[in-house]
Amino acid sequence: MTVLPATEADLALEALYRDLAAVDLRPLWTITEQLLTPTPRPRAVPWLWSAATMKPLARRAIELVPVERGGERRVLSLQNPGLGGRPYAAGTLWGALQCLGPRETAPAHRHTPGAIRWVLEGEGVWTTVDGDACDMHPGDLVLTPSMNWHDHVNGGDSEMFWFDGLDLPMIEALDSIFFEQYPGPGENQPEPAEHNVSERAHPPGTRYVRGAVDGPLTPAPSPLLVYRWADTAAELDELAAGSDEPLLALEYVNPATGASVLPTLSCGVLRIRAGGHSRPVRRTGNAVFVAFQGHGTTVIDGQRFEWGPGDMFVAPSWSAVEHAADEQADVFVVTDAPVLRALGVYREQQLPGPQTVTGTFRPR
Ligand code: GTQ
Ligand code: FE2
Repeated sequence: MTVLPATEADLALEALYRDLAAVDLRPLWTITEQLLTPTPRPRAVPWLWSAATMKPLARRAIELVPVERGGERRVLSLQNPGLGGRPYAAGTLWGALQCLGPRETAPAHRHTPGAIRWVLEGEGVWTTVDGDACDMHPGDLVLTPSMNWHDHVNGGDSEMFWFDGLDLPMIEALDSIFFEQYPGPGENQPEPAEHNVSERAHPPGTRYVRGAVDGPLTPAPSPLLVYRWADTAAELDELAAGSDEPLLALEYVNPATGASVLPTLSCGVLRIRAGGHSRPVRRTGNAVFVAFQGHGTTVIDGQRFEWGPGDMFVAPSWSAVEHAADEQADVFVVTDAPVLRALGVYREQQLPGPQTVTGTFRPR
């Protein structure tokens, strides 16, 4: 290395940076700290969308926006304000509120992103997944794995609302989005004579695992396409009877393998006991929570989020999360943990004591 006077060296260095930029080369030493952070720095921020805000807007959309080919779905996506206008709940997860009015149908299509539905309110809708019509009731989980044809049919007279979770941002990041409309005849798959075929093919008893799943990782989605609230609630009750933990966690699993319901998404339900307060924990990967029954609070990186039925909130990767409730509360959660586990980058860290609360989130 030639030793030059400072100013000359500076000019030479500037010239080097210019010449590098001109030929599309980037010196790592100027960006290392941005790229290789000591711990994850997700752009998504902890956030909450309240049912009180979302539902009247969804009802206005039911009045104003028909569901038909082209638009395909009446869906309000949770757009995390940290993501610079990308319509995602977190860097890896799509989260949304979907609604259908009485007798409406959303046309059949299929795509590489996999989806899960978690029903909030209403009766009479079924989602047909590759020919199997899965009836939807509040608290049910319905799977639409990658490239399975799916349409939503409201055969009843009530409005129906459910949460959609998709791995869309992950599949987009992998540059692997494919989408096809159902070739017909008709916009929807024919209604089969019998509904809920996958449900009858998988006897109860193998649909849940308690606590964090560490089962075999398989790229296959669950052959069971619908998980009923009555079964989930019975599992939670049984779990609660045998434990005095403040937080009870259940994961829905593929009954054939014990693995997560989709290769990319893990789904679970948390029950916070009346008066319960969980220990704070950080996990890699993003999580979207959907409150179902009861009211409670979740502290995420020092900020307090208050929630009740139908509220949706996001804990970005490696945020410190602790839940509490004065009354018994059940919360659905979807995460990208299977992907992190498959890649060998899943981590969790228990924190020694409750977080210092620095503020309370005010939903819009
Ligand atoms: O219901 O098929 O929230 O394709 C986003 C994309 C729902 C669906 C979403 C979709 C769907
Ligand atoms: Fe879809």
